[in-house]
Amino acid sequence: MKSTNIFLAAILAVIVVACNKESDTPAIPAAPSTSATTASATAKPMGNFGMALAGPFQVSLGTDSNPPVPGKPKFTAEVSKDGKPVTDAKVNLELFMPSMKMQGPKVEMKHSVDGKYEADAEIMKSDYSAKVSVESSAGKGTAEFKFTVN
Ligand SMILES: [Cu+2]
Repeated sequence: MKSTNIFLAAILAVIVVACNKESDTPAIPAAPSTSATTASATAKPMGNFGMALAGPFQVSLGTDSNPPVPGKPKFTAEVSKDGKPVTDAKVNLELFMPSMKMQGPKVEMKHSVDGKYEADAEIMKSDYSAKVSVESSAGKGTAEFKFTVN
């Protein structure tokens, strides 16, 4: 009787491990790209630099060229709060090149639709740190993103 219980416990343990593996494998790599795709649902790849928090806001940042290449791509920041698009914020984008210790463009992002803010900014071959500052009557904060231009 006892050995039967141990045998059953062992089978259960194997099933649990197998289930975890099954759910982990698609969930971990899929999660970031899925949210980025869902956020845009349009032709342009947005949010390719991921999501970050700016105070009470959720911000995603991306370029229309994916991966970004040297030039002057359109940056799009999507701003939401509690799952709803924020359409009345002041949004600024500031770029830095940490390895060159160089300041990049600092531009105001203009609202287009559904909490999406856009600005063109020149980029070169470098690693980048991008700060998106968001301010509205609901609060303010700065989200930071990292990306590389090759
Ligand atoms: Cu530079």
